Amino acid sequence: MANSATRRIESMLRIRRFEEQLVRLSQAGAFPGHYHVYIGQEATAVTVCENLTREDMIFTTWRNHGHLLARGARPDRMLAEILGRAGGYAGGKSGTLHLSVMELGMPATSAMVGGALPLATGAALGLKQQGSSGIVVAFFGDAALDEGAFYEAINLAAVWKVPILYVCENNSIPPEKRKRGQFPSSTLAAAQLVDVPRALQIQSEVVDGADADSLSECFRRLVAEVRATGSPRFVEVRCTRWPGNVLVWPDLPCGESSLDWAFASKPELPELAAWVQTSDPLLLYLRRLVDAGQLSREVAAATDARVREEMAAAVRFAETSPWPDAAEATTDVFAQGSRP
Ligand SMILES: Cc1ncc(C[n+]2csc(CCOP(=O)(O)OP(=O)(O)O)c2C)c(N)n1
Ligand SMILES: [Mg+2]
Repeated sequence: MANSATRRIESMLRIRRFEEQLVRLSQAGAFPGHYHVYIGQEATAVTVCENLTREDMIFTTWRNHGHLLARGARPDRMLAEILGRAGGYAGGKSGTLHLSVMELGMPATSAMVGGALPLATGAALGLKQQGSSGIVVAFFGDAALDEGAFYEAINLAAVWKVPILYVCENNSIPPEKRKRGQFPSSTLAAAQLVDVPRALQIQSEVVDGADADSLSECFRRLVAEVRATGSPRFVEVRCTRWPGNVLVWPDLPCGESSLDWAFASKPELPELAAWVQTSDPLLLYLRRLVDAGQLSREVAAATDARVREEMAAAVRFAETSPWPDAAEATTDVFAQGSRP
């Protein structure tokens, strides 16, 4: 029985299992450099994307894997890209930080804090000028409010009246948990983040990032409003940072998530157990569906097994994908027709 609730669980599980494989691959040395996982924020990407059409566009950040998967990107080509292989979406040239899939309306990912916001706002102006029915969704972190580009972009969106939904995923690390080298997010003079867009006449609201039902209601309504009015809206999604992400490098504190954690069993690490209990959008939603009789634990387990197999196949695809040809190094780097 595939109703919308079980499809939503499956989409969230695809993100969770993808990211867990990625942590495993990174720790095994399968790819160099930093990367950012979306564990603990899955319900946001999934409930936004279930309201989008083919005409819509998405702009995102370094924490982009969940947005791409929720939009329908193939995990095997994403992983190949992250591993720098020829089978990746950009032939191995973008890596994790610049993952993009033009045919899914995700033309660019910026790794600059706030960097995607002027691009997203310009794209929304472009859609308006073309008379398109499409809208733009811009996903960004709370630290974007520390950047001038954010203020410039949202002010112009309000002045120009363009169809864009700003989704600020606020996963701030509490100061006492920050490790050396980690950046504080959003040291704002405003009392709360939404005071800023509200001052610029953009209707704004706060939603609980751990509550898939609230997110679903919020994004169904706001995507429809942006589409109907052609005007911007702003949402602050309050998430509690996943304990595996309170480190400079992501880690799986108690291994891969177990669906049983949604019920009687608990992860051994008290901090993770507390997070699962109060803040994990996936396991909280699973428990709610099972308690309401909308999903059986057996169907959930079978869905998880299918998703795990899909991710194992994606890892095989990525690891056996060839390295790019050295002769390709300078192709697709400059815009076609641009002057040297
Ligand atoms: C303009 C700029 N300054 C600094 C950095 C270094 N940097 C990378 S991630 C990050 C913090 C991002 O926090 P947030 O926007 O809240 O996103 P999160 O990673 O928490 O999802 C910083 C400062 C950067 N990428 N770009
Ligand atoms: Mg943040």
